[in-house]
Amino acid sequence: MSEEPTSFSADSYFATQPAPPTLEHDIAGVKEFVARQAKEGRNVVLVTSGGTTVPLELNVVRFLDNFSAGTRGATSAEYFLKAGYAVIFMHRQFSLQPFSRHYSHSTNPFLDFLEIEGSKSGTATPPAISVTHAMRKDLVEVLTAYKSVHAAGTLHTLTFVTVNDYLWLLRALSQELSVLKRKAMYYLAAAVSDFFLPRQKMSEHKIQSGKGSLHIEMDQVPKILKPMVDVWTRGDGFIVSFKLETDEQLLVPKARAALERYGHQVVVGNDLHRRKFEVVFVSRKPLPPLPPGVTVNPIGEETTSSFAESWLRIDIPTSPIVHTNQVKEIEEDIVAELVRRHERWIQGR
Ligand code: PAZ
Repeated sequence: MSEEPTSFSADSYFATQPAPPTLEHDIAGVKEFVARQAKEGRNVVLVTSGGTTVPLELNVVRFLDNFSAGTRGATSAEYFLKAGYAVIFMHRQFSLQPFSRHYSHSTNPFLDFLEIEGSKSGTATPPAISVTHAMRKDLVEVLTAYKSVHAAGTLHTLTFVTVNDYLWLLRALSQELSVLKRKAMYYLAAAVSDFFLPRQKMSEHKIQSGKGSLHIEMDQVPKILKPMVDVWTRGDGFIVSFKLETDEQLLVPKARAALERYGHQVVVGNDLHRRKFEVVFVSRKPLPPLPPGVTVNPIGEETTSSFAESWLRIDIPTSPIVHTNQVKEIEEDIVAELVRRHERWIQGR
């Protein structure tokens, strides 16, 4: 299977890798959603969430995956909706979603808090079902928010599975959202593979085990943030990327390097094990005002390498998390901070 790695730019990637079959349909839905939100004057945020897969075969039996459950994205989407944003929620199929995430089968199986009311024997009508008293308050809260978002039509959901689906969708959606100019925010919380197997190098059928060990050489996924900033969103979007590391020492340097390289607005850094109670916002410092009479910034290049970091921390839960709506979620504060910064971006500050 091993062939020379190819170096893909964003352009050569899209010229050689096939678009997902549902792309046109997805774009049509987003176009309609964006036009309606624009008419109603809302800010729109694109939230990406969950992990991408990398298929190893064309008739896919095996694939590379990652740990992301989509908690960050699904939780943040709820807080954006609460803040008055319309949300395009682009997520890995079957990962967590806003509202239903509170009742995921593993953390809070909903069958456990339903009760069957006494049935009258001899009648054909099925018995009524009720919610356990202790769960009622939380459920009413979630259900009320869910129903009002549906009534307002402010949540639009799309799914991806592979890294290829993700890249095609992200490009198309960024282009659609660019009509909103500064009122669009991009919140890139999905865990996207850095490596992939181009279609041209994939085996058609299930890889056979006859040859013993398996050697696969993957190509690097093209860095798409630069064209996203400069071309797809035409420099207007407020773009927030996430950086995950397991070595905490790398977080800030890598976040700074990403800002330097791609020129977007914010990197939110998080450590794998501390991500639920600690993140760091990294951004460029605003340029200092020019002294009277000076037309060229005297600091020049220096200013592009000066960054501001601010850490956001919430208390670490002391007991195992019992899921209720009363538990503080760090996404509430992440979203509040980004909404503030986006407002300043809209005002051109
Ligand atoms: O989905 P989740 O809540 O389990 O994890 C969220 C996260 C760590 C994937 C996200 O916060 C993040 O850092 N995304 C970017 C990952 C990266 O490509 O660096």
